[in-house]
Amino acid sequence: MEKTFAIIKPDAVAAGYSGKIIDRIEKEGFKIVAMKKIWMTKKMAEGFYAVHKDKPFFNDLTTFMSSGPSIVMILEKENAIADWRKLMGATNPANAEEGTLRKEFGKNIDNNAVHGSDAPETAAQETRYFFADIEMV
Ligand code: DGI
Repeated sequence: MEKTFAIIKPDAVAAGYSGKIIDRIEKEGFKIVAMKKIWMTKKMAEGFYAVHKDKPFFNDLTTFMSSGPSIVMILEKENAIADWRKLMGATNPANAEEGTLRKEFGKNIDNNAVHGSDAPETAAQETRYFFADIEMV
């Protein structure tokens, strides 16, 4: 079984979509191994997205990610990393396929509802950034 790290971002939490997204996660066969609601500081968001620190959208992205509560999760399933990215849809909701979470719940590229790790190394690293071992059940 593979694990991935996922976030329901502040836009989706504020809009009241958390329940619908969690329902979809379970219906698609993911087991929620860990889950908590957090309010990231700007510094935490900057550390999380450090790979994008030289991009023009870095300040907007980290301001958005620290603008309100989000829900961080560890999801488990066969092929969890690829399957979760498929369920999320394209980064820009305008390009996301019908039936994906970003198509349904994302507003635009800055407010795109969900995050998912893109590889086993980033999944492990992002998980450790937010969760201690005792929180993984
Ligand atoms: O893994 P993703 O979230 O699909 O995409 P990513 O890791 O390339 O980028 C992380 C986030 O940064 C993404 O969810 C939204 C934002 N972002 C990425 N590319 C752009 C962007 N925001 C703006 N405004 N413009 C971009 O080109």
